[in-house]
Amino acid sequence: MENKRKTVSYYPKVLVSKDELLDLQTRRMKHTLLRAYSFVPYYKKKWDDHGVHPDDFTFLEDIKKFPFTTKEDLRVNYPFGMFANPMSDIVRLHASSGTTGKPTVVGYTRKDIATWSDLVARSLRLGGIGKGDMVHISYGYGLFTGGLGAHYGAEKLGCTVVPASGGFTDKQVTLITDFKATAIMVTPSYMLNIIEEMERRGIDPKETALKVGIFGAEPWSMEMKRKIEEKVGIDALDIYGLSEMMGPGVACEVLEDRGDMYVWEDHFYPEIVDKDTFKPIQDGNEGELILTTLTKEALPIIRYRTKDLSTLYNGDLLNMRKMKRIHARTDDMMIVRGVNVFPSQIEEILLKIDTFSPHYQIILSRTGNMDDLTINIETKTNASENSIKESINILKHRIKSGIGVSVKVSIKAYGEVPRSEGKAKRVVDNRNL
Ligand code: DLL
Repeated sequence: MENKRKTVSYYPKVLVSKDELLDLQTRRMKHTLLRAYSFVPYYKKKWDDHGVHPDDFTFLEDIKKFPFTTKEDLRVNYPFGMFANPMSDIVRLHASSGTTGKPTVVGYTRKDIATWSDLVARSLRLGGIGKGDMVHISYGYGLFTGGLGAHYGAEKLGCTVVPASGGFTDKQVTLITDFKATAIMVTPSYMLNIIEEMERRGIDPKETALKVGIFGAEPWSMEMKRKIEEKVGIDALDIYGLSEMMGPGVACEVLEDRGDMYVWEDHFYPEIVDKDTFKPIQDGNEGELILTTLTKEALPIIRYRTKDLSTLYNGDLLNMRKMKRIHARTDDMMIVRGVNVFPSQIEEILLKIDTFSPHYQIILSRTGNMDDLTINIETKTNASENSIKESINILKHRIKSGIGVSVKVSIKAYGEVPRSEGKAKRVVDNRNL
């Protein structure tokens, strides 16, 4: 698609030199370590036990001396134990639900909210969005960081914001078409649901005013990206973030340098470690992404183990590094009959076969000692019985030859595969029932 929307020149702050960035990161890191040590007793104890002190930090590489922080650390300190400010300074709380146990709670000072808004505004601007655009936000509003995070950023940029939140898909479609939103922010799986609703109502998604979508909060395959771009006629850009760091806007795909995402390294310091040994690995190699906040006041997080798999490398446009799009989390991996399988690998193959609708779910079950992987999918309403049969065989064959695992395919009636209204639940594991 032709790129008429100029972006980077509107954001001089991202045009720092490598040296300026290094200096900024080093100063900010030192300050963050000192604050964490002085104001969060948990860090002080952990680092004392570990034999490290903020004085041991001089150069950026020294960060490797400090221990990791995990979701468990936040859980142990539930709800506010890791805050570095008194509660009277905290103007906002968010929480991520997680699948088990207590939620992890995150807090923001007024300055944190301003920084966050600025980073989302930057991400949108570099996605080609600006004043004069109407941004329809279908990320959930509430304790999830998606809705409000996107909202404050879009508003700061001067866009007209439609705070639709998630759900009521028919109403979303009415709003998008009647108000003529030019940009949408939503999870990719919910976008598929919105597209489906448009098609059901005889609306061609390409006929809407949408020009760009900023999608994130869950892994999505390149094939899904292509499908969304093709069906809606938009640029589908990737935005990454996590509540422990801030929310959306830690990294974002840039319209003038498409593919993967720039990490906003002036606010977050990324590292990659081996996913099994946790030893640091060189740029250019895949491993677990580790992030340290450089400007967060309320909740400084040092070396957070995100469990997201990515690779860092130098981009062409900016002096901040790029991270490869996240196709999986370390805890997403399914081991089926001894073979490691990521849901995204199945998605990539599945979405290439035209007979199937893009809504799917993976069901894991056990017969005796054997694991079974069944893919629940729907077919397009006009698919003939023969083409369905043939497509099932193609799917099974491509998965067997590409991933090395035999799967079962179960064709469901229209609407039977649950539709996402936020983060899709791709895998249902019934093996321990
Ligand atoms: O999902 C924040 C967010 C909201 C990001 C809206 C982007 C857009 P959490 O609920 O804490 O925060 O979940 C964070 O979601 O560790 C990744 O596993 C996953 N994730 C987020 N963005 C992406 C992305 C928000 N672009 C977790 N691609 C992260 C793949 C993503 N996975």
